[in-house]
Amino acid sequence: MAKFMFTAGPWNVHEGDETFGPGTRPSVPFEEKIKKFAEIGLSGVQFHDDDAVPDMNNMSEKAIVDYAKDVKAMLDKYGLFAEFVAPRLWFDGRTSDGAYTSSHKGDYEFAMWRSFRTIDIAKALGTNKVQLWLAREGTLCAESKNPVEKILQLRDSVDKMLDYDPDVQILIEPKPNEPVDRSYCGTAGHALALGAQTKDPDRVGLCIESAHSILAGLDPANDMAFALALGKLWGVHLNDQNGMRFDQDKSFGVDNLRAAFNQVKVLYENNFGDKGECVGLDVKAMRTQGPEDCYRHLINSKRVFELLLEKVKRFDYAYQAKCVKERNLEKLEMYVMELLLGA
Ligand code: XLS
Ligand code: MG
Repeated sequence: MAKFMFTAGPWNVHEGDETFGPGTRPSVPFEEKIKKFAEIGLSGVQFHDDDAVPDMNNMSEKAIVDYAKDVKAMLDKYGLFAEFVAPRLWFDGRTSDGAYTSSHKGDYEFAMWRSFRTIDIAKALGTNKVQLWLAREGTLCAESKNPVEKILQLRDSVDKMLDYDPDVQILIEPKPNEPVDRSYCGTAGHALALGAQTKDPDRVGLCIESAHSILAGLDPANDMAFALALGKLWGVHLNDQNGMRFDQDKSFGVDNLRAAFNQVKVLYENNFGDKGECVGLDVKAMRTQGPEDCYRHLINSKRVFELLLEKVKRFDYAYQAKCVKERNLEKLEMYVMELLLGA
């Protein structure tokens, strides 16, 4: 069983801005963030393409790669690796009606250009993992697109990335909503099915995010288990979510402790990490958190994981089997509650 490696992204240390109000904290320089990531015990950094190369839209392909190589040198300085790079396609106005499922030729070409540059940046940072959170792949007005045509267009877009680089591995990160009104690829099942339809399914896997499963009305641990069963869980984004609302990216385990326990349990039982997979955190600090302590949500999430891992390692499988044999699942449930409550 490999030691779990934790990662986070620079966007996890943000200014506190949200839909309903501006930031409450000053921006933290990129290098300061990753220096702190190393100090709090993270092993790697998750990237958006423009986290690594901020001005990439205005740079040549060679300049983008050269800049990314300097970022790799910075990672090396702090003993960190790049877990994946995700094309941040949702910020630009050119993807306002979708990127890979856009109905506008110029917008689609921009999305593919950014995706190919993301692959270039990933290679320069020393990873072959490209993560696709399909933020705007769906509709704002259901009748504006032909869903069958657009879902095939989405598959063809993944095929183009697989063609662009023979080593790239694509991780699809499903989410049922937000910012899009109706997503074309909202759950782990959709993402697995899409990957299976690509020209090289062995190079397409998943990253399951706790909150995204909850927002789909599904159980994160079971989504992870389904991907694990198919050998397709190549990343996770652990966090938490209080019911069906906007994506809160809450610290791991703070709302749904038992669901968090079962996420840690399914990862541990299935040797997640043995092939280099990372425990990615995708969490945001509360707006009330001051700048002097704006990494605590990452520290807390890692600590909750480690505390739950201790509980998982103590789980009594013989007692579980006995309760199951007796069909006394309420006895088993109480055992789990006492385990979690430290009784
Ligand atoms: C947003 C996604 C995003 C991706 C990285 O909901 O979780 O954070 O993981 O762009
Ligand atoms: Mg995420």
